[in-house]
Amino acid sequence: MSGSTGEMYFSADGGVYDASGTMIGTYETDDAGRVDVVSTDTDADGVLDTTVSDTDGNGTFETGVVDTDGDGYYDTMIVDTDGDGDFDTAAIDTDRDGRADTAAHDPAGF
Ligand SMILES: [Ca+2]
Ligand SMILES: [Ca+2]
Ligand SMILES: [Ca+2]
Ligand SMILES: [Ca+2]
Repeated sequence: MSGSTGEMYFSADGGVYDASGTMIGTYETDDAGRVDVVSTDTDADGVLDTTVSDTDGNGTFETGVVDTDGDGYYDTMIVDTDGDGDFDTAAIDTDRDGRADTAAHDPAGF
């Protein structure tokens, strides 16, 4: 998994598109008009599986949730703990009880 959100383009109607013009997700803006939540379908199966959030409004996404196995249940939370734009920590809920039971950390980003 790449740590960055990749190259994406935001349309006025709330769609997110990749460089080839394919719609890959949706986005929301905050009161100031900044993009603060982006949901994307990373594996192109038609189901949105990754949602990242800019919780402090500084223009970089530092928290996200990922449905890694495509079952429609978000099972992994990713966090950019040092604010460099690369997600470096993941908390994984393997048994779907809503609590993370496995954590991974890579200071260089995934
Ligand atoms: Ca998907
Ligand atoms: Ca931020
Ligand atoms: Ca899942
Ligand atoms: Ca980081």
